[in-house]
Amino acid sequence: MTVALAPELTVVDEAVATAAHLGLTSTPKTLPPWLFYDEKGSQLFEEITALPEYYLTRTERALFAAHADEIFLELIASLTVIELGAGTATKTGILLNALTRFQQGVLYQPIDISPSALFEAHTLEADIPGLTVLPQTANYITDPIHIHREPGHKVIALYIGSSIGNFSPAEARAILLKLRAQLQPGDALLLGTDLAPSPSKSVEALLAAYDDAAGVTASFNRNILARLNRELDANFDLSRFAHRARWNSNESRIEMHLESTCSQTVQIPANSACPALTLHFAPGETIHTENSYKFTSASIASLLADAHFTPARRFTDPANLFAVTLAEAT
Ligand code: AVJ
Repeated sequence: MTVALAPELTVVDEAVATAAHLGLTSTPKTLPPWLFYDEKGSQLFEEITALPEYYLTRTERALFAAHADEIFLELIASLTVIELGAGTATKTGILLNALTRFQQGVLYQPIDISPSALFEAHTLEADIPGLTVLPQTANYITDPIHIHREPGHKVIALYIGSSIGNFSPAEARAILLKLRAQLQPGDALLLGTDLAPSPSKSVEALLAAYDDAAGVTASFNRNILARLNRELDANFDLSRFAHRARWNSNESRIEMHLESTCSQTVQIPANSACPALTLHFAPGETIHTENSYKFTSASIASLLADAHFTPARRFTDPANLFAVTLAEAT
């Protein structure tokens, strides 16, 4: 007896396979930035945050250290804290520590897609007396957000680290509207945004933050292809894709691309989610891997207003590199 065998299909993470297939069959070719963050990519991002050129993380951290007390004094209420895309929540510790000095117990609800990052976030409990961490594994874009509100408390939602910068203005508005729908008037939002070039912030400095001398950002960008090789058995030759960072002034965003250095063909075999794919690259053709939007005080104000928040306080560094905005749900 003969048994007809289906062609053997590798079982893959369907979301990864589908996103890669969709992006790479689009014109121009794209890949979504969430694909950066496998274990290797998350490690590389942690390295980026410590680079001399990557001013974002250290500037925001300094703003938290300088203004945490003012932020909480402004709100004059007992607070429950939630965080969208909390990651390992290292910077958040500064804020939570300050808050535990104003109120007896603090409930902190970090929301993230990565369970390993949330495990890290949970360890804050051991470092900060009075803190209770209630982690939620969820994709805050696609999944419902559940907020546990303690009786009589206001909620302060943290959306920091310029995470909102990865989204188009329309997507950013939708994310904040979805959050706003879970909040009540009087609740608060703390939003961290990277700022557009200005007389005190050059385009060169901005570009350097996304194209560092040590090449860590280049490795971070190329890791997206390495990931497709690892998880989908694709055969991208990483040495034939150059890291590019561009300033798009019309859209007010940094774009990251991977530029094919020659004419080449790449294969992604069939898997449990997608059929086989043969990709052709012309020399100079790019895969657009990330947008990182940069804001002005006006664009922050209009984004917040569109999502029914009113700015209450704005904190920036002297060179206007980064802004932390405290807003109230109206
Ligand atoms: C995590 C989205 C804030 O846009 O600066 C860092 C990601 N990309 N270097 C950013 C990133 C290249 C980062 N965010």
